[in-house]
Amino acid sequence: MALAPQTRPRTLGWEWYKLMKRGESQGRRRQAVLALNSKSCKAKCSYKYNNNNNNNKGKDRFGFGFVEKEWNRGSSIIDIIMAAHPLRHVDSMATMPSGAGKIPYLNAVILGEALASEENDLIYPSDDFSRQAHVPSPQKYLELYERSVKDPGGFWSDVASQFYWKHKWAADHVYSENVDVRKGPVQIEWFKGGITNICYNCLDRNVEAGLGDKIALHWEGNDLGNDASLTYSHLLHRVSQLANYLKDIGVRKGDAVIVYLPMLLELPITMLACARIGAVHSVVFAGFSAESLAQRIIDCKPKLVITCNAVKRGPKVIPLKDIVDAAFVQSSQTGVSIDTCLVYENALAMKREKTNWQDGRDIWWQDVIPNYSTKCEVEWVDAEDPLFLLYTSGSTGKPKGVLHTTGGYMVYTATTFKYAFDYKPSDIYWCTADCGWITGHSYVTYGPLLNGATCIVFEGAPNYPDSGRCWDIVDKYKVTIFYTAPTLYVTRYSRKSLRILGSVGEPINPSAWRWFYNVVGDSRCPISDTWWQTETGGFMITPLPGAWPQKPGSATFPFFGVQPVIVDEKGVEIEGECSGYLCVKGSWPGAFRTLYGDHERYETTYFKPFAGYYFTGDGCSRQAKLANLHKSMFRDKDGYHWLTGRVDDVINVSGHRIGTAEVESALVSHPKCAEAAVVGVEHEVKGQAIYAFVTLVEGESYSEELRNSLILAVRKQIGAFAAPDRIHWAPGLPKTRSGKIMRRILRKIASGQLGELGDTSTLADPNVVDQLIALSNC
Ligand code: 6R9
Repeated sequence: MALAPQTRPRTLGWEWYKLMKRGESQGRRRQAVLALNSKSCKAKCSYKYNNNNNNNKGKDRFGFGFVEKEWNRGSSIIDIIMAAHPLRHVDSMATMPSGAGKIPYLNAVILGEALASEENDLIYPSDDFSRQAHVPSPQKYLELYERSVKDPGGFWSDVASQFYWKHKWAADHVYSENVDVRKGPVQIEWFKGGITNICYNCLDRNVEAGLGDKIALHWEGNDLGNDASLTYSHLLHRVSQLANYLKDIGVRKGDAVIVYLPMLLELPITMLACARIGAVHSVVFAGFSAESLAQRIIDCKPKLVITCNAVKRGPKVIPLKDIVDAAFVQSSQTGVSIDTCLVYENALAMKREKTNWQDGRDIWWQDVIPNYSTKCEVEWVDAEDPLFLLYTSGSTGKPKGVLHTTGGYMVYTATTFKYAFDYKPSDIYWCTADCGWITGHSYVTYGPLLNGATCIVFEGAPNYPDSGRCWDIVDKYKVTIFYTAPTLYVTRYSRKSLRILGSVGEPINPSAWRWFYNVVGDSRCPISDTWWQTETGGFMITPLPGAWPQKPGSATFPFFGVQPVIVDEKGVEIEGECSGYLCVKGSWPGAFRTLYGDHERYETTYFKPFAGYYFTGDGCSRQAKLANLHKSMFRDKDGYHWLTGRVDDVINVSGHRIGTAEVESALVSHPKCAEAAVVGVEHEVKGQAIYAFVTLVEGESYSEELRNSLILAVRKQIGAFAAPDRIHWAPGLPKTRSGKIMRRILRKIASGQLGELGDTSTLADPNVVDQLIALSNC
């Protein structure tokens, strides 16, 4: 999908004008300082509030304590930052990171200068928004953050106490950790000895608190007009019935259950039912092929598989049960056979009569589950008992079974949801992610339900029956919090109900950020650009809307208890303004505890590259600390963070390390470029050359002249060394349904390895691959 071109903000002047207007309407006089950045020839703007209240003299409205004389000299904020902190970036990657020898894919770091240094205009939340926010100011954030890192046990104990525990953890043993491979095996535990159940906390606790009649889940089907809703009480009944069935057929605490379901209500119901009886769910995204499903079945040997007969994706019917049958054939060849397959009849997609069936093994959900009691005793589990396994791809072929446990994950997802989205009981929340990915686990199912929220489960595709579907849903349910990957269309539709936008999954480039902010959010909704991973369980670096000004493209500051550090190739922490490898110090409650059945791979992949830290695999650029601008407020070490992409998304051209995100950002800044994806291809002389796939804004046509001017944009913004060797016209880009560009496929197309494209079944639209191949020589 391309960004809607006609609505994308073209000039900073326009935005500046809007912000000036907003300042005026808030009864303040704002001075705007426009400075020209000679490197990029791009106008910068910064703002100053002149508040007539004398008590606030020399302070902005957050009480930051801006130094008046600096502002009066007419400097922009970037000038002040630059003067105080000359850039220090990891610039020599001749030396591999220590420990990287064991990890062949680690080859460079992404430099984030272009992103970080060109986007320094602060975008403030409105006073009204901040006033009502859970964290209304930087002071409040700092107060909470400082406690969370100085006294993690005390901080998280207080938070955890808001949940139901059958027995509490030992007060003197809130957590224990070793994340330093040099000191022994890596081990993380939170609230061990505490006895609880996450399903009880999601459902029973909310019903007992009087939320029984509140809608927990609205379901919006693939086809217009198909919808359903479940209150908290109804959801509890449905979950209990399935849980009773699972117990009845012998599923016990600790048993694995594979769930291969699309976004029907039965998907979160199944996850919760497993959690209720202490079984470990492993949801496999229902877009994965039979081979991938078989691989997961073989790895975790589930007690049963839960699926449905078919699903509609857009106008197409996909016979899911046939895929499961094929996976069973494959898994049984390696000796893993499945005795029970519970199949939900998704009659809207396919009638049961047409479904291939194996008597004895296959059971219709509708034939058995309604016969069970709507009451089911909870299986109380230890905080460190496993909750779920979620397979995620690594740099090698074999997917990694990321294992999360119960207590820490519960506390962490609930808390991150509440703060990053500034959740209030009146909110209607929609996360577009599928429960087959971590975002659907933490922020469709557990995080929202733990908060007693009303959440939308959407079965369909954002462009079916047309590209306005998302906004149709926003208007239909009066969605107030909208959380998605940074790729969408916007046309007619009101979207007035929105108050917060969220972004996840990819670095959001500053142009896209501005578009999301100005067009989707009408310049009034803060954006929570949440950086996190399957492994982290919940948000790690994220804005807290209302707390501080935002910068387009920056995920801003760490969440409570998270200590991100940027290290150089030797694993040495770099302070101040810099870019390098993003690591995390210490543990946090939502951290994954191991890779299922392979603790050694867990240590090797995540803890050995930079001994003493958790290595995220991402590059990060950090801007000068607010601390240095506002000493009294930001005494800690962190400034604004720009995530620059995976370190394996790095291109090494003639010894220059270039981040794909940087080149993409430069291309997208061209007014005729809607979207871009960049990969590296082998080059005889330079080692690697840059190969860019470019989607043009609607109505623009391909030409040699345009190709040259796109290349010029990159030369101008980053330097001649970063100029793409090739621009490949791309009407669309291959993306997963969770919005991630599949660079693996682009690399193959770029290097002409068309026979080795691999599995394209998880693409949102597999047709784009054929289009790209057809345009290979244009
Ligand atoms: C939640 C999720 C993790 C990788 C991560 C990073 C990228 C996620 C991001 C982001 C920049 C953000 N990523 N959120 N990059 N800004 N806000 O997507 O988990 O599927 O495990 O992917 O996604 O590269 O390392 P997962």
